Amino acid sequence: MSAELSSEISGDDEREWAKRERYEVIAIDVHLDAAASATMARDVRRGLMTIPKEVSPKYFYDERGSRLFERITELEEYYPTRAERQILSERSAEIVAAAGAPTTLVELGSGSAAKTRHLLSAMGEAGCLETYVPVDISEEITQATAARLVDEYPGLVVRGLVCDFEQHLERIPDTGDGRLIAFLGGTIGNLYPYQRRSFMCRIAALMFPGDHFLLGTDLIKDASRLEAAYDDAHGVTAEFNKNVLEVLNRELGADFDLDAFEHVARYDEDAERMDILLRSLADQHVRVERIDLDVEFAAGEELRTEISTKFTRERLEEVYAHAGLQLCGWFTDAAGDYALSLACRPK
Ligand code: AVJ
Repeated sequence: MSAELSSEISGDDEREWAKRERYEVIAIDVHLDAAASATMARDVRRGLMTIPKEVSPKYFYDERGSRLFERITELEEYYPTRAERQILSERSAEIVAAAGAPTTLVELGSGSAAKTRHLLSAMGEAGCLETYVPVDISEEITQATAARLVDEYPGLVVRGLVCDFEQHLERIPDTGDGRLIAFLGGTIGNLYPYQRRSFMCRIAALMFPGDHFLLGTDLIKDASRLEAAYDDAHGVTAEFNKNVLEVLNRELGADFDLDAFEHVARYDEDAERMDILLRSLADQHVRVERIDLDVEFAAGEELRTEISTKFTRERLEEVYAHAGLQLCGWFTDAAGDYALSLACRPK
């Protein structure tokens, strides 16, 4: 808290005191730099010049993309969100116990913290809850979520971090031992193996003895079910996928014709992942004005917009072992479609 802020609220009327308490229990650090748009330009340039062409899935989530993703999570075919919610709602007490009754919950990609409440409530019931550290790219959502949570959980301190957690993981506060660091939603599946390994090593480097890491991952299953989850009958996922072209048109002055591409979702059994692609329906030329780039697409050529890796328990044990961690808890939904795994430092 800055000096000006504390002198501003030194009045003795009750409303001022109420405000002061709010300032004392919520502290949010913002580490977003102006470099974000330069990063996007560089990123997209590299991706469109690569063979095969690709664009990072992080550009899906503008306002419209986030709304489309919300709709995806409600689709019949898309089971991961429901499965994860089932695990959290039924087994949070067990998870908290297995994590050694942590005092702090750190959540990477916290958003509106919808799923987190199960964990916070379980920590509250176990009598260990002290601090929540939401880490998210949106300052607005993080502020609003923090304000709601301190009202809902009396005594809770929120120390939020607004940043791109791929870049600023090291700024996560050390609140003393006993932290549970959660990365839910299956987002780790978006990373290529080399990115995943580096991410996991950085997580491991943050962890003190007694800290735990809770990771949400989709599990390997029939290709037909996986492909249906990413190519729904209502075409919501297709719209979500094509929306990334809209983002490039707006942010980088590109002239992608959305009707000239089709949505493709294909399971790659060897790589154990879904490939989400946009296939060019014709030979075409795309101009990306803001990065002064001309791109040619051949008819049938694919632009990769996302990978979504699927796991097994054995594969996750390897992922953790590589980072010097150890799987110490395994929680799935009743159907065994999705897993929350808990990792810790070996004793
Ligand atoms: C938000 C990355 C977990 O990989 O399942 C859903 C994104 N893409 N449908 C996933 C997504 C298409 C989703 N994650």
